[in-house]
Amino acid sequence: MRTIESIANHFIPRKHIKSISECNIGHINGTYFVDVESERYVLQRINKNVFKKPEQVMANIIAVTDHIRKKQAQGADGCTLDFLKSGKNYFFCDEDGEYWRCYAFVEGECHQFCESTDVMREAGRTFGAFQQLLADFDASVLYETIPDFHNTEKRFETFERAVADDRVGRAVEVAEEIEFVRSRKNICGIITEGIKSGKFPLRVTHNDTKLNNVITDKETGKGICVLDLDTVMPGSLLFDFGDAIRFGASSAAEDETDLTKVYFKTEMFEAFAEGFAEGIGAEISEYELEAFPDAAKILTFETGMRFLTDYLDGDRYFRVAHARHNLDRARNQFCLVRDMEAKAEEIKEIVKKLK
Ligand code: GN1
Ligand code: MG
Repeated sequence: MRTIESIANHFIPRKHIKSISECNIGHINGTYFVDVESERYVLQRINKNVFKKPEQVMANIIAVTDHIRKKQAQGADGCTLDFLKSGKNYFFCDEDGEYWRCYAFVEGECHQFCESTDVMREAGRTFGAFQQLLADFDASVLYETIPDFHNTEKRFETFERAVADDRVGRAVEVAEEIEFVRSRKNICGIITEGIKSGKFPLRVTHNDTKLNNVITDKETGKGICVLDLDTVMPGSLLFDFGDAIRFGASSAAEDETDLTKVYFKTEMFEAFAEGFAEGIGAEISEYELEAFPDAAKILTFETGMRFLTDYLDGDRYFRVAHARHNLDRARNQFCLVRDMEAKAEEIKEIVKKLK
């Protein structure tokens, strides 16, 4: 861990580093906990394959966290991440051209799995409040660090290209999954078209609202802070809502292979939707609220399609633990989509009650 230590020193000079440990959660960046005297920091190597312009990722993050801090100085609730500088910058570029950044660890609990509706409601409230805090932030000043990140139509095109290229000869084995995606092509444009037409306003969105990106207080369960601001970009709040449901309203982990264990928990959908609507308050429009069910389904479908695309591409994007990992994840997400389709009426009724 010598090199990691010397990198950490660019952010935390003059202090004695006690220990460094690696954190393996997350599919994208390399993450390390750095313990220094009584404090802990999080040191991350930004994945350049995913984020082509790490300086822009950091510029977005600093703009958004500064804004939240200003709101808090004016009396708003909650906290946000505190990044450290290395010289003049909020990143450090090492001799291999790798980009690193560092922030103060936030004490609290990080749920890898949703155990209760209370946890889900609070996660909803925290992500909703994040939206609320940023409602007066001009989204157009942010860089689109991953262009078309949640543009499901573009994701569909990329998927079709991966099928046609069939780089590693896996297409034949996943004919059923390919058909699953193709037969749902018509849902891809719902959010994207809504943004284009102005039906869904462009906002600052988090874009990766998994439950484990919220820190909650261990004692009170109250949401403290939203993590992983890498994909903060202009977008629709439906991306944030849908992605959170995809993860938190599933009965099982994203890569559970026993699909009899994978189903959609409507009570979790309800809890998150209530919390989210409460957190964002009057900022949300009627159209956005009505589109909650579509958002949940589309974001789950899109993520499954991305996993399948990466499987067809030979696993070049998501970190995988074994050769079929991306396929397992895709099947899991599609199973959830099917269950959402089966429960569509029930889901619609829940949203009606929110109005
Ligand atoms: C990636 O690495 P992580 O867990 O923060 C991905 C998300 C996916 C998620 C699926 C930048 O997020 O979009 O929903 O995996 N992030 C990026 O687990 O592609
Ligand atoms: Mg992430």
